Amino acid sequence: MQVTRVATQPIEGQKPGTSGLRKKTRVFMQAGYLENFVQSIWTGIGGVDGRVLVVGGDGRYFNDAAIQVILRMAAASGAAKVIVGQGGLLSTPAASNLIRKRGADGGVILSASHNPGGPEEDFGIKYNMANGGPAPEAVTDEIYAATQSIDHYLTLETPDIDLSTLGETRVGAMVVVVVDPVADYATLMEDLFDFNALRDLFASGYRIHFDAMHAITGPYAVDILENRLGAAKGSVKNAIPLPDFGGGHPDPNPVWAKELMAAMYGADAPDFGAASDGDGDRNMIVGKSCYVTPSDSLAVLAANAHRAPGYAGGLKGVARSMPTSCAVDRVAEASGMASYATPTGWKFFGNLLDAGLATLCGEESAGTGSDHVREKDGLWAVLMWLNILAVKRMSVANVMAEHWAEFGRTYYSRHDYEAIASQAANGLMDDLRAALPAIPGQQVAGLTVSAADDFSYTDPVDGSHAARQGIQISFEGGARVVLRLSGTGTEGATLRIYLERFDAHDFGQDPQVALAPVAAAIEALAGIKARSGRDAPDVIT
Ligand code: VG1
Ligand code: CO
Repeated sequence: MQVTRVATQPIEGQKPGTSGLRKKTRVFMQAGYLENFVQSIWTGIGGVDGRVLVVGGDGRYFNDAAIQVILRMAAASGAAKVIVGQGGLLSTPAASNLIRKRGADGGVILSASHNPGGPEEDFGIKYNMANGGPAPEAVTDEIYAATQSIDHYLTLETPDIDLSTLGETRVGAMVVVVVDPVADYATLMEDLFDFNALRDLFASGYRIHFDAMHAITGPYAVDILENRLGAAKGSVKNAIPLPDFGGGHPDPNPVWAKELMAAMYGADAPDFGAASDGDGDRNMIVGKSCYVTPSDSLAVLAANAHRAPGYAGGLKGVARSMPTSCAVDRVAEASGMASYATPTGWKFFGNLLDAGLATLCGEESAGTGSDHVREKDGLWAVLMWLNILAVKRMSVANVMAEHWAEFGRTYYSRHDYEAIASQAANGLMDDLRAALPAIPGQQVAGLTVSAADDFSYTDPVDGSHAARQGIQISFEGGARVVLRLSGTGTEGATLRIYLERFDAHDFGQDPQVALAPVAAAIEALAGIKARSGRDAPDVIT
């Protein structure tokens, strides 16, 4: 088969963000846009000649066409083998698992995660390394550099490859192996969790509501929760992945998972509710009238992981992204475990997991995971919770009450100002950054600033350094606020304000009420309303 060399030129703005390159789908569909980026991945990782890759995506609009492009380009550049999920589908954690399990050199994952999908919405692509984790910044920098000097890409002239049938085919000299997207992942879950205890739980009449949000987790959740564990048929809602996620935001939080919240706060609510995002790496946990914030969920899992067989030996350490609440640190401290704070984005956990410094990691944005793969893992978190509940035989609300009684409660909320003018957002951050050295000791809206910095991180394993990762302001008495700009949005700038306040005794407040003084303090310091032109956040989680 003929390799075609297509002349091209650099396209501006192909800089990977928090999790790969995300743009409007229409942008990705422009002639040469995807091709330029894929060829730049090959260049950035030192070529794919003779290599084995895993390729799959969350099934959103353009997933199928993009995979055909990638297969042709991998073959043209000499890849030996590509392992693809049937129908081009793979959840992000399942892709990470396949890379590790099959000894692949890396993988390409197509997703814009929690962003909506469709011709007018978002698409994304990222590269994962041989450890199964997102490429670190050193590699994404190489990829970005390649996008700025590219002058051609290589492809093959071939008809579309059939991805609907399991088994091996060839594209030129390259082998394409189409695998069941669920099987290997389900086996991994069986190794980690007590499936017999979970079967007993469901056999006792335990009811769950799992909202797959018309995204990739549907087939995984049906196979594992309903077929293998015996949850009632229909427990998994919106289980069929759709290219536009049914028109919704596949973002598992109380704002976008309305149907789930209504069920869990309604009459005759099931015992346990959960949801996952577009690519299956996020999770939301909710009990009867009891929403669990992701930061609290991480802390509860850290305190209880040893109840699941895969973690019976205890945890080596825990890690959270810097804006994630300090709740997990309190668990680590109580049990003498190391805890790490990293910049936002799962790529920063990879070294800690590889080096055995941490077993459990989490982010406030509904991402939790462990060293079983190198991505956050939505269904894993749900199974971990269920395994803990199967052992404790307690309601979610009682687990939370017990946890707070032992460790205290860290009230937490994130306020997002979406798609504001980039100039206004940058101005706000720049001015606040410049003011940081002068704020400690100041009284603002009744709170006293105890520390203020722009977070930077030196990786304890390879010494790599990441600066300007978010402004962090702490107040006397255990309150903290973090401000950063999103690296996954595709329109203007999204300003994220993360608020937390520790309370050792009073656990029953509404988080927005408990956090109002912290919100007032940051408004006084940063002038968010005036700068953003908004009276209130667009999304509060
Ligand atoms: C957001 C979250 C971050 C997460 C990232 C990818 O990034 O805040 O915690 O790792 O999305 O999540 P940002 O830069 O927009 O704040 V997703 O589920 O790709 O999978
Ligand atoms: Co995701």
